[in-house]
Amino acid sequence: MNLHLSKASQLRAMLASGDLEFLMEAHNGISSKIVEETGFKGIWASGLSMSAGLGVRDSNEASWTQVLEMLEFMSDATSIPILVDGDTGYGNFNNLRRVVQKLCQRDIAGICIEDKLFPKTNSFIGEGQPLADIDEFCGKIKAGKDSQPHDNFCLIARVEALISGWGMEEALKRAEAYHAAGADGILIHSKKSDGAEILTFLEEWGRRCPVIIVPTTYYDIPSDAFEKSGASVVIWANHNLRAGISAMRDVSRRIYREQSVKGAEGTIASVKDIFELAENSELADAEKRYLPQGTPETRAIILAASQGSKLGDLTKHIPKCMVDVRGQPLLRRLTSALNQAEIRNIAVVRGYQKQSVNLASIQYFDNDDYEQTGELASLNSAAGYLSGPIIFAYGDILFRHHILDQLVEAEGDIVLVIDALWREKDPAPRSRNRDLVICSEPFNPGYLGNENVCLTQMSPDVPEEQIHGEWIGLAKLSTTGASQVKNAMTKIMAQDDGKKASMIDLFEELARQDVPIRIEYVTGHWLDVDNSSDLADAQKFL
Ligand code: SPV
Ligand code: MG
Repeated sequence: MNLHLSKASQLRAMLASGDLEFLMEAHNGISSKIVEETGFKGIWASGLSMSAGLGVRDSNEASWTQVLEMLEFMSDATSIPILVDGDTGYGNFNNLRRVVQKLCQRDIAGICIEDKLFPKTNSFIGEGQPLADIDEFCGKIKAGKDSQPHDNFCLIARVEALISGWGMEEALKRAEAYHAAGADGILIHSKKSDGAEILTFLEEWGRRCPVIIVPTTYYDIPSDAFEKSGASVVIWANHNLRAGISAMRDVSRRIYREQSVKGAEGTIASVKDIFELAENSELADAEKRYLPQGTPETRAIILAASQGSKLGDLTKHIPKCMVDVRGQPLLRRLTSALNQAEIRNIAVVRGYQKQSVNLASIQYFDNDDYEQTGELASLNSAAGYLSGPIIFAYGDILFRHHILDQLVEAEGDIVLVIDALWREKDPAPRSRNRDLVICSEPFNPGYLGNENVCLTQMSPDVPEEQIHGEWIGLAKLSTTGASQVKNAMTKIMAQDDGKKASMIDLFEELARQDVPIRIEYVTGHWLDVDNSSDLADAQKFL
């Protein structure tokens, strides 16, 4: 590939190189890319192959603008020159003029036109196909050359006298006339298998101008022989199409027979290969340059390892998170709420009866040591997943949507949702294991509410008169917050009694490290399911 030369000048250089050059057939964008990646210096855009690829005959059934459209994809997909099989020029001289202009606009390097009649028939079909009048065809060549907007575009005149059975003399006469009319090269075609008439033509012609040959039927003859006799370019005219047909038949038949793709896998290109051919990585890079880089998608992690023994028989065979709440497991209620807030990437840490926690579209982590360990060990078993922004939730809570919306919008790297009306929920602070908190300021019910409130202390033993609220088991971590939590967690887990640690221990460690923990006050509208009376409340809540 020569980047500083235009495609047309690359083709022109191939014609003039003095070495035997090769053009490989392609018929669409992907076959063109494969030709280029193989190392070929140019592409033959075969009329037969492009027609077949479109499911039609090589009889001008595809219109020239349909061919043009395919050529545009082929040219855009590659940087090597394309010589187009222009059949008979799609009409008379006037049609060809327009075709040449349109090809140049699409950076096509050259066109080959054949001296037959429109609509053409493939040269391998029948005997004695009629040929164009020599003068009319010479006029077409002149018109084509006169309409090209730059000098390097190549027009090749294809002589059909041999393949149509008109004889060597007619072939040479036509070649001479077309050369004189301004053709940049002659394509001489034959369907004989011995190549003899091609070698004779080349010797008689004597390098008066570049000659292109198409050894589809005389494939046995080594390329050297043509090189010695003066051929400039060889076209391998239809072999990618034919290879594609064989490969597609093989794989279709196999999959049909086996009613499975298992056997075919490994015998065919990978999907990754397709992405590489399509240069998907370029698009990914461009997206980074040109698309606004929004915040990464928020994910969620739910701790649901505990049995919930206070629920008695209900949690004999399933953990608390799978207890039915009006026709759906509690966990499904929770994940639906997250989904409604556009949080779709959800992980759950399982423990007790983990096989029963099997809701779809969730990623699972397991704390198999759940009986001997605390909440932090459960969180730690999903440490690899813990990157922000992320919502943290206990698996036994339910809350109204606005609470999650408020949390998602809250500022801060670590934000906890605190219920200021903790006493309304249950006036006895020690009635259960509650995460009671002292904050930097109490809840302000006024219009402006609170701003920048931080956690001062969390404990079940906070003196009653100092309690500002109760953590509802819902939190948000930013990217920074998630890594702060991970660091603190790693530190605690390395300690002797680390595996027994609770979330409270985590917040204490963060406080020791002077990591600010922001809080968002809410007023009720949530519950956690601890015992059967909570469960009854949950049924009402919905
Ligand atoms: C083509 O590839 O469409 C050609 C070459 O024109 S041939 O089919 O051999 O005529
Ligand atoms: Mg053709």
